[in-house]
Amino acid sequence: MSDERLGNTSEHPDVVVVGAGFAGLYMVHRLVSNGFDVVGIERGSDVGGTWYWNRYPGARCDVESMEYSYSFSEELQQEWDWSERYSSQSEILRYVNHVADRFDLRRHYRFDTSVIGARFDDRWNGWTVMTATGKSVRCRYLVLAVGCLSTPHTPDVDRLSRFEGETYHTGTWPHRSVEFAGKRVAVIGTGSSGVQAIPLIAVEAASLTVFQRTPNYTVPAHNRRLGKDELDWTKANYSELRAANRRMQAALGAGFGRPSKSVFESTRHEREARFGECWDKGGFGFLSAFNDLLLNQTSNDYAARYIRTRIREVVKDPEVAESLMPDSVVGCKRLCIDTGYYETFNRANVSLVDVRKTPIERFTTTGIVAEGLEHTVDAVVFATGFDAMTGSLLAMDIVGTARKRLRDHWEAGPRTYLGLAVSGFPNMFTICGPGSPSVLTNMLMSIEQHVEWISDFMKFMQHYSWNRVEAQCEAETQWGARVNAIADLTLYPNCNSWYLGANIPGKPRTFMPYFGFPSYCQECEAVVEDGYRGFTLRR
Ligand code: NA7
Repeated sequence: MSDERLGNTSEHPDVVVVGAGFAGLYMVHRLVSNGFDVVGIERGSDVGGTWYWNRYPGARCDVESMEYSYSFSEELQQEWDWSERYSSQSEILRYVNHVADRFDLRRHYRFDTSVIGARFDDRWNGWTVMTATGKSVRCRYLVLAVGCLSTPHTPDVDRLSRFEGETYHTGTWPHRSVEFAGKRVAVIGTGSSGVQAIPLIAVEAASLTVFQRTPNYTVPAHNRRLGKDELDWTKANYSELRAANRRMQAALGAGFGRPSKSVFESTRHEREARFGECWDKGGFGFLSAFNDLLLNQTSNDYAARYIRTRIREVVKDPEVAESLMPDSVVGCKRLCIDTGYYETFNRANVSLVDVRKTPIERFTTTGIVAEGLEHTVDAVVFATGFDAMTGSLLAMDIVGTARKRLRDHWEAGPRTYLGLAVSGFPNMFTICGPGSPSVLTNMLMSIEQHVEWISDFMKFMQHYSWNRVEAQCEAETQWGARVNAIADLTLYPNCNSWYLGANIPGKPRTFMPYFGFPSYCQECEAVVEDGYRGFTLRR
């Protein structure tokens, strides 16, 4: 990296935090409260991260609102009233804005500023962070809070640039209103984003054509307004509920109850009744119907059969129903939570194009060609996901010690210690990085745990006058082996999910998140008790 690219280095805070989503905001708040001088850098024009960008019709969190919120401030969790069981994007964005105002966080941020790279300097043990505006910032610590799902992926379909209609990606939805009334619309992709957007676009558009490569399992959200009694009760018991969630594998769902039985301990009647009960409650709780659904293939097959029966009941055209039937492992790709998804395929203006066997061939100026047929449309919505977990980290040119580039270090897949630090990249931390529980949990719980661990570490460093910390290579290797060994005990590696990087052509296939929030937290605590085992500290 030439010195020219370092640009004009005018600021020298203790810490640079990249990102103003839930992770970045809390990191900034915590560090500022601990007396650190912090600069936040955010490519968007305002706070919100995921919820700033994902504004597509139907965008909603798939974790319940009373759980998907910060717990670090009792006042905050008592004063905020969620209106629905699953919050809409706009309500979550209002909440994030409220948090930014309440803790006066915006003043620490440079918005509309993309970090393009960062370089570690051994001489003074710190980072120079380069931005697209040409300005750079020097800091002791670099914290990357760039989100797990923040680099949208658009597939490389032949002749896409020739299409003359409107194109959108769910992950970078315009900040203006998008009108589909009277238009012929195509949606490509049937993951969580597609499953949420499809029912609403279908109602508005003249016609909707859904291009489906892989049918996904989706469970009804049974979204509803939250009553005052329910809000009051949760708030009165918040600390116990949060503590109970921290003991759950996914840091959520304690209220749903921990599954105590295996499928095999139930009679057929009990099994169907249990699946029915969970289906009727809706949401991720379906995966907790039994304790071995994500561990045992036969057990999972029962769940799959149950969902397929529900699809057959709802979708009137048997051929369409058949196309919508997933044949993979339930929960292996992230389970979708929907409102009226399968019902949408009974509408006269909705058609399904199954591109499972034959991929989309190409775009024309007026539409999409699949299986030799042109589908003429006015607008195309790509609900085609993200370069998950590593995309946004590797989009920056990060250079550590001995001119080592993060891109090279991760050539065969991400390597981290605890999903928090990387060997060869001292004084750099990732929040919810690959190798941490992140996307397999309630992100807010994981974010809080990471932010508190990192800020405690920085306080410790400051207290003992250490100024350089680096994850050890051996610790990193052992951690990667542990992440994979645990994943191999589950059914997660058994499909082409974005957890494995399998949705991005050419991306190394490796299971990125750590399964099991409680054991992860215990390990992080043990590392501290052992004097920051696995890290090398220097003055
Ligand atoms: P996902 O879950 O990665 O879904 C992307 C969808 O796009 C999925 O159905 C893909 O099919 C499909 N896709 C991708 N490329 C193509 C091509 N070339 N042709 C047809 N279909 C394609 O992303 P989402 O945005 O829905 O959700 C991401 C997460 O955000 C979600 O899990 C929540 O945590 C929030 P595939 O399955 O790869 O065959």
